[in-house]
Amino acid sequence: MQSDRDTAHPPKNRYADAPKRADWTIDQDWRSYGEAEHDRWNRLYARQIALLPGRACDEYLTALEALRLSRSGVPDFAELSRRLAALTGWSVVPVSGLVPDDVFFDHLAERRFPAGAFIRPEEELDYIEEPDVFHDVFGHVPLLANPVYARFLQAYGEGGRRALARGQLAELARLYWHTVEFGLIATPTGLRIFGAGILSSPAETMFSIEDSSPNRIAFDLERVMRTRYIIDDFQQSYFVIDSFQTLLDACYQDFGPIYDRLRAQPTLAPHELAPGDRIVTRGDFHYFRAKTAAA
Ligand code: HBI
Ligand code: FE
Repeated sequence: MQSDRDTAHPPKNRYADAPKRADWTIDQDWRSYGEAEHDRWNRLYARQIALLPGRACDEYLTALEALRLSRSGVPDFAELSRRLAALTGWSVVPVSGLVPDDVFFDHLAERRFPAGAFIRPEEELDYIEEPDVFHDVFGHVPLLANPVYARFLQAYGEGGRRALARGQLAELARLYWHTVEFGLIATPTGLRIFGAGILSSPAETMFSIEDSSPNRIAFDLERVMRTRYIIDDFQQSYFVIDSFQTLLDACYQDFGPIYDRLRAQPTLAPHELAPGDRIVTRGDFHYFRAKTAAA
């Protein structure tokens, strides 16, 4: 059913003005998606799913099947949440965009993943600033079907509440960025992707796994919490975990002493290597040198 909005020039995010509840959730109103939006989801999905076998970790690919996320258009969050809740107790709640940190952490701590309901416009198919439904649902949601990762992200939400209380948000945001968004995992058959920011981006899917440009460094909690990140381009360093259990164990400790140690240390630039790094691959930065030369 096509609503009466101007379909020739649809707004970038038609949920931007949707009435928000106290927890910043909105109504997805799944029946309001038009054919063009469902078709765009299907094209984004088809393009990405062709690249992921052999590059995304098995836990992600298995979960994609289990949640029946496929080419049948923008998912209905209520239906998706029923499937997800049966597996790990998580649900997907619609939001219109970024929500305040405290609201975000509260949702994660209660096993609710806030996902953007809008889908990126045609002219931003390859890169979008605000998390849209493809980044959030195709990128982030599938791994919530994995019991260990599901517990990790809930622990992250609980840690976020504590970090906010201590004013230590920057370190926690780095942990999120270098794992949940851009993390790699070592497997017996080679490096695989689990970070949502990579899984929802065709170019970074190839770059993060196959390009000689970036560093790939073994995950270490304090190292990751010290390392600044890049918002609007590929990462210069990717961190590699050996299992989701490692990530979960890292979160089940009091971050207080870590924050105290980190306060005494300078942060690290995205490309920097540090003493003690277990280097998986040392980058040659050809991608960034070319960009700097071209600038
Ligand atoms: N809100 N909807 C949404 N999605 C996010 O990923 C998000 C957010 N608010 C805050 C936030 N992320 C970050 O500040 C935290 O990861 C630290
Ligand atoms: Fe994200």
